Amino acid sequence: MAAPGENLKINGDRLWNSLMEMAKIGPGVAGGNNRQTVTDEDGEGRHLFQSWCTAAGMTMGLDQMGNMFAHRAGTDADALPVYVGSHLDTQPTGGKYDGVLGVLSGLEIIRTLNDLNIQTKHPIVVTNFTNEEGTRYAPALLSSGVFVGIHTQEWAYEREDANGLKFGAELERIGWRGDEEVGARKMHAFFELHIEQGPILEAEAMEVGVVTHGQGLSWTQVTITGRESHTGSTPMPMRKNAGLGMARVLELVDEIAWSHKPHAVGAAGHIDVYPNSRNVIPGKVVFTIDFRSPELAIIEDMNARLRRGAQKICDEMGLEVTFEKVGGFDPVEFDAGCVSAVRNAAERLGYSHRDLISGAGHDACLINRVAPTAMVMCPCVDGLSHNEAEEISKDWAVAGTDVLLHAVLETAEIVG
Ligand code: HGY
Ligand code: MN
Ligand code: MN
Repeated sequence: MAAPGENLKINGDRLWNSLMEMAKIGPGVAGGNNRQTVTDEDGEGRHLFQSWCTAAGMTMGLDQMGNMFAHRAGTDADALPVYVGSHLDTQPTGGKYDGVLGVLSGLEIIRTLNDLNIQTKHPIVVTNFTNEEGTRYAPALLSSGVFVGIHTQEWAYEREDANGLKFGAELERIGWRGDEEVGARKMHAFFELHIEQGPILEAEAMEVGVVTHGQGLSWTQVTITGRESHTGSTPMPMRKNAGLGMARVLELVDEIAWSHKPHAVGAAGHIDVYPNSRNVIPGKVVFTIDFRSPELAIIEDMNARLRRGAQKICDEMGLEVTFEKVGGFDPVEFDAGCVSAVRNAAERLGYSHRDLISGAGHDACLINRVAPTAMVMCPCVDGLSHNEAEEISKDWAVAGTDVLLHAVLETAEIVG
């Protein structure tokens, strides 16, 4: 006798159509998306998501960081809801699936339960967390960070983008600042489906990743100050070239990360050069080092060697250097019960699967501090993400969403 809902499957065409519809909002220039947080395009995407949730009979909650919570009632109104979701904001050269798959797979679960008139004891809430990416406003995971108490809302509101626009004012401007107190909501559990953004699942021909851990990350903003001067008439011995100092520090970052192979990684994705003129020696550079590892001790070692090594490089070159921690979180171990629900679902549905450590950071990595949490991952082509060419197959999206459905149902408890 099959367990209730044992053979349940989602509607893959409907999920895929919703992904393609959302991808039309905030298009990139090469087939992906540029729907950065609290831009007009983000607002448009939120409206579309809200319209779909309303059509699916859900009621929408909105907190003071713009986090969206689409609620489907359970049979026990006192039971804490099972939350499922991710983020709709993208990188400037983002793909169509990073974050979006996690939000729209949650919506697809609701649509499937509605089709089959299935009730659950616990309510189910589909969530969109504001500014997961941390690209327009650092740090990443800004709103889930406020939700779990890492940042204050006031500090988050004061974050400025490259044009000096503040996060809180922009959230207000696009009309998505809600009234709910951030973090007041309590969760029975949280599940997030996300593309792997790495090569492992595809390389091993696995359909599903059962995410047991998330590696930690650390963002250090480095400012090196030299002296602007003429690139033609300034003799080499007289130069205080901040750009050259940065280049040597970036070489050091690469060397430090390689010294902790195979898992540690390090790079700088954000670099500002001043005055960034072709015939001026850079007088100042500001760049952010992104170090990651599954082991906290390794992250701490990498940061310590960065500061020591960069200081030495700059002292030898007559440059000033300062460091500022601008983001990060410790490595994460997800909830064993929720991880088992994911693994049981993959086994029950017959999808090939393997345990996985998430290389990227996700809202689930922080929500894990306040509720039992786990993640499901699906492969992506060549492991490519944060690139407009990011691609997945519909089958992969369906497999991940089927597993998510069953993990959520095991936790939310089907009634009748
Ligand atoms: O940086 C991250 O890992 C995430 O994609 N925001
Ligand atoms: Mn993401
Ligand atoms: Mn991302």
